[in-house]
Parts: sequence; structure tokens; C-alpha cells
Amino acid sequence: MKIGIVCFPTYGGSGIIATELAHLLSKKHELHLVSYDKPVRFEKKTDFFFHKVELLSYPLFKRVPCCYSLALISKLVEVTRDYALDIVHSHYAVPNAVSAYLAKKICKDSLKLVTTLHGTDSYLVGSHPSYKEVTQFSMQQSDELTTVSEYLKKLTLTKFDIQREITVIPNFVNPKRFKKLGKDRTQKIICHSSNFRPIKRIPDIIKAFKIISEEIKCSLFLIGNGPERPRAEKLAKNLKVHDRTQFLGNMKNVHDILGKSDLFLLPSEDESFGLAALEAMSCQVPVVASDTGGLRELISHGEDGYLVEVGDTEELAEHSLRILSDPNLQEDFGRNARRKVLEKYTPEKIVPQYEDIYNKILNNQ
Ligand code: GMT
Repeated sequence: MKIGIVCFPTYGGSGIIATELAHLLSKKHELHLVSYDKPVRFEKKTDFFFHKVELLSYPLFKRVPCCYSLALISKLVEVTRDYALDIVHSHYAVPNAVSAYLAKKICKDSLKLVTTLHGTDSYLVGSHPSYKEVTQFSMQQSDELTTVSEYLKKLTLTKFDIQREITVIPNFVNPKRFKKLGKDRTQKIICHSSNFRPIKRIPDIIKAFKIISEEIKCSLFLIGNGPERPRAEKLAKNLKVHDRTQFLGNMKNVHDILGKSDLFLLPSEDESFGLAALEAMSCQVPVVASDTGGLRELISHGEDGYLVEVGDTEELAEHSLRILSDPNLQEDFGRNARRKVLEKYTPEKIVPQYEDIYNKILNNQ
């Protein structure tokens, strides 16, 4: 098969999954990754083609970001024509699925379209009045529409007026890379990674850490960058935990830190899936997360982690302390988490599910 994958290159789960999928599919298929920059998990040695969407900088466009969607259409038309693509798979509906639809109309009506919704493209950005109609249209026009959780599927069907099948294909993680590593320090490490947007509720982590660190010796490692970082740094200073908190910024090798962590916190307002939690679980790290969204499908409360009410920082701290102060519980949860990953969320389990839908739509013409 000749497959084009479109994604955002920035730090975020959708770009990570799209890039990992490109790496894995390129072992068997001709793969073309299209984006405006090399994505974050792009490896030096790749077996796929990378096509950069070039943007025309023009004063009139300064406050009108439509130029990206148009440039993406043109790039997709070019790649589809030059390489005779069979399928374009868009990760994140806005604007990728819309651009893919227009590329198909311009150059090749037999081109098949797959759209994977990752979360905010459906319930936040895509359902905003500015984008809703066009997002809905692109979902309806895709030959296959997938979501990363049952939760996101239900939410999409309530937010949008669409009559169609949606296939749930969960995210995956490479357990060979994301694995437990030996520790060289005695104190406990609590970790979080995200793009520091308000939805991640970073201040809740700092407030819970304050309570935890009064009980046990521990450090907080915060991986990532984003709009909430300055506020979080200020809060860490105000709560006098800044000397035990490390803001590590964006990291390519997140697994180096995760593999040495004792606990992962994800107190988000909402998560369609929670890829960061899955990566921690693969490293045998128990997760304490919000009792919301797709996190309920991923984490089993009391077996491999805990789910707590959104915004309840005391409950977040209390459940974290339960794990950190009981080495047997930490060990059991970590082992259960890793076992779940190996049973359900490896590339071997998930990638064939994407190949199945590609085969299905290509054989249906
Ligand atoms: O969570 C983010 O801020 C990034 C966002 C994205 O589109 O990259 O993540 C979404 O997709 C991930 C991969 O499928 C999911 O694991 C995240 O849960 C989802 N984020 C939200 O729903 C907030």
C-alpha cells in the first residue's frame, strides 16, 4: 500500500502516535509523512518519506491562519500525484481531514481517506462554532473514522450530527523503549509530562506535591513546556517546593526519566486517552490520574493505579502517598500496569488494526 500520514509535529499525543505509526507501517508499506516540520519522535534513520508543508509568508495572512490548510492541500495533491497514494490518514481532524478531503477532490477521487480523532480536535477545537460545520463534514466524508477510546467515540457522536460507524483503536507504546530502568538515587521520583496547557491542571500537581513532600523525601520532575509553565514555576516558589521540583522542558527521551520514576501524575480536566499515562505504565510506573474520560478505560482503580476526582488535590496527594509509602503496593501496581500494556497496547496488537481498516476500504471500491 502507498499511505500518506498527516499530523501536527508539535509535542502532543496525536503527533507521537502518527509518527510511531509511520515508522512501523514503513516496514511493510510505502509511507509518506506530511507535516510542517519534522515531528517530535522523528528518528534520524527512517524508512519513510518526509514531505514538509511550506508556508508562504505574506503580510495579508498575518492574522489569518487559513494559509496552512491551503498549503497542506497543495502538498497533499503533489504527494498523491507524484507517488500515486492509495490512502491519506489524517491524525487530528482540524484542519488535516478537511485538507485531505479537498486534496482528494482536486486530484484523485479514488483516494481513500482515514481520519483519527485524538480528542481536542473533536470535543474542543472541532466543535467550536468556527470549525464545527467543516469538521463534521470532513468526518462524514472520511472512508473510515477512528477514535482513540470509547469515551471519545461517544462524545463525538453527541457533539456532532453524524450518522456513521466509528472504529475505536486505542493508542500504543513501544515496551522495548518504555521500560523500567535501574535507579541511582534513594529518594522517590514523581513525574508528569505534558504540553502544559490549562486542561492538564499543572497547579494541582504542585499543590499535591507540597502535601506529599511533607510526608516523604521525594522530587518532582515535570517534563514539557507550554502556557502554564510560568504559573507553575511561580506556584512552586510560593509553596516553597521549588528546590525539589525540576522543570525539565521538552525532552526527546522521556523514557529515560519515566523508567526511573516511582509515580506518574495526570490530574487533567479531561483526556480522550492519556498517552503519557500509558508510557508511564509501560515503564512499570503506577499512575494517579483524574477519574475522567479515556483514563477510566486505561487505568484500573486499585489495580495498577488510582483515579481521583478532578481538582481534588488532597485526594491526589493521599493516593500518591498510599503508593509511595508501600513498596509492595508500588511493585504490584507497576507489574500490573506493565502486564496490561503487554496484553493490550503494544504496536503488535494495535498497528494491524489500522492495516485492517486500510485493507477494508481499499477492497471496497
Ligand atoms: O493532550 C494534548 O494536549 C495533546 C493532544 C493531541 O492532540 O496531541 O492529545 C490528545 O491525543 C492524545 C493521543 O491520542 C491522547 O492521549 C490525549 O488524551 C489527548 N488529549 C486530550 O484529550 C486533552
